[in-house]
Amino acid sequence: MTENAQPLIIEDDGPVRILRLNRPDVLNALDDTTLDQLRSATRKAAKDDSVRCLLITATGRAFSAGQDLDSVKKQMADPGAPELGQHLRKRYNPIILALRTMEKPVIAAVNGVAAGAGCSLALACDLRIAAQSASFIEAFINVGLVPDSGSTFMLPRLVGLARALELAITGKKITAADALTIGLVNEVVPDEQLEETALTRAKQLAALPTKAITLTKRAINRAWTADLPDQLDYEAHLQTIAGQTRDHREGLTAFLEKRNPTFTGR
Ligand code: LHQ
Repeated sequence: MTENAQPLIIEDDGPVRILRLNRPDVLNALDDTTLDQLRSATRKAAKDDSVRCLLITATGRAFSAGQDLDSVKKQMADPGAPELGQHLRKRYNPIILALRTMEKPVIAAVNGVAAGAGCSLALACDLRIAAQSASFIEAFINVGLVPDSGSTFMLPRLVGLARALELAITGKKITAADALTIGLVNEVVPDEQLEETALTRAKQLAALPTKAITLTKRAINRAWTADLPDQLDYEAHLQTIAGQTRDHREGLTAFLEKRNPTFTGR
């Protein structure tokens, strides 16, 4: 198999693991093979302590056009094919959960259009850096479906109820600049600078106290469904754990010694 034929390219740059969707001819539409590889790669990245930041991007002019609609059409003709819900539970949901609970930061470098489940994939990452020419489409409605793969969860939390509903029920395309204005992305950069900027950000995050990032992600994920007394107690619990890490000791010592800290992620 040539490198071009691999639907997912996996590379390491120091502590940064890069997952690159690679079906540019179909705008990185997600077929079963790509989804299986993505699920396996996210699991491996989660377990590998040498990986301290995960970066998801894609080749060509798109980030991902979402579910491969050719395979959906083929399955429609097969009476024994799994229902869409089964397909989601088996293939998409484990990826989204793995990203949201990943004990290291996850960045999406959105190099082009992110549509349908491709948009959901970007939303499940912790940070989104978009190329100027990127765009976002909650395309589900255009094919008579509901937003899935976490879009109904992430979208209102990122952009608020009214905008989330607007994007989800109209399926309208928004530009990277508009996505920045409404808080859907963290940063927009010229197309030719996307790769370098995303890698720089990823390396910066990888050099931070990874354990504290993990605990922060846990706290913020949980805050959405907690009440204040509960959350205060949870913060106290997590701070006890953070306070016992080597990186906390290093951060404290470095501050008092007036030098830059060297964090190891432990
Ligand atoms: C594609 C696709 C594609 C296959 C472009 N599949 N080939 C659903 C069902 C089941 C369970 C799981 O969850 C889901 C969730 C979903 O993701 S539903 C939503 C699926 N995605 C869409 O509806 C988006 C479909 N694509 C588009 O609307 C357009 O392609 C966008 C707006 C993304 C880009 O438009 P253009 O820049 O004009 O490109 P294009 O339409 O000409 O596409 C280029 C090629 O890519 C073309 O192939 P061709 O052989 O003609 O060059 C497309 O057929 C192919 N392609 N999306 N999802």
